[in-house]
Amino acid sequence: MTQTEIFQAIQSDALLSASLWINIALAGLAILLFVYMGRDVQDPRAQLIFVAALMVPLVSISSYTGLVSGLTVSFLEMPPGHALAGQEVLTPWGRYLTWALSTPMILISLGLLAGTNLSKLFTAVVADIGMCVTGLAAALTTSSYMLRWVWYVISCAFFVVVLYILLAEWAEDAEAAGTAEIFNTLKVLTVVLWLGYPIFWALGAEGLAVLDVAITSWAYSGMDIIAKYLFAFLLLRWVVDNERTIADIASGLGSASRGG
Ligand code: RET
Repeated sequence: MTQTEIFQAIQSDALLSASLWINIALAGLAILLFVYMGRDVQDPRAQLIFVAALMVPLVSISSYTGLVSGLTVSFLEMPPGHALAGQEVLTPWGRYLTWALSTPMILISLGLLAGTNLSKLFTAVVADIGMCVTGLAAALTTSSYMLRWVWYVISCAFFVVVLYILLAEWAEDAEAAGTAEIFNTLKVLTVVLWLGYPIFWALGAEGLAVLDVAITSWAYSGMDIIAKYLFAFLLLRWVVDNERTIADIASGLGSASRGG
């Protein structure tokens, strides 16, 4: 199928194309709002949190533009064993690719808020990229149904590392940093929503094919709206109001260290 045919297939499914266009519009608004909110931030760590959070809608608008244009969508023939075996299934693989860029930004902003050291930040980011890239491999594997699920399990293993750092390591660091209250709110929001992604992957056309492509796309788009824009808005609003607390965080990252 040519890119034009894929583009037309997406446009002719009103439910599917709406799930993409709404995110392009929201990402655009979020970029403008976050730039405005950050206009007076002076502290370098607070500025870094802003830059990381601002990258989220910037990656998102690029991601959804890739999907809506058909550039990062393919029709892939599912292997024997899959519920839609032998059929060409619309696979928006650009999502999984761009998650490898957007989700590390979410983790960097959360880690900085918690006062992480470099080892934990590196581990979380690398495991997160591993999760997204192996999730992409799961979606693109057409040779064997079993190997699609092997990739899925590898991706989940990376995800467990991310969850451990969020729930155990950074939760403790945030207590010491004096940011526990906002960190805990954002941690719960992140953990609950992020768990939805592998569930919808498993139920959607890529996995067990219980859910239709447009429904899965809306599920991802809805989770994205909360996990990205609401998340970043709550974080940035808090950072603007509590810049002093952020500036006072002592950490092993090399900046703003007060020796304990
Ligand atoms: C996949 C499938 C394989 C198993 C796992 C997954 C997890 C994906 C997650 C995605 C989060 C995306 C976000 C995007 C917002 O920009 C790749 C679906 C574990 C957790 C938050």
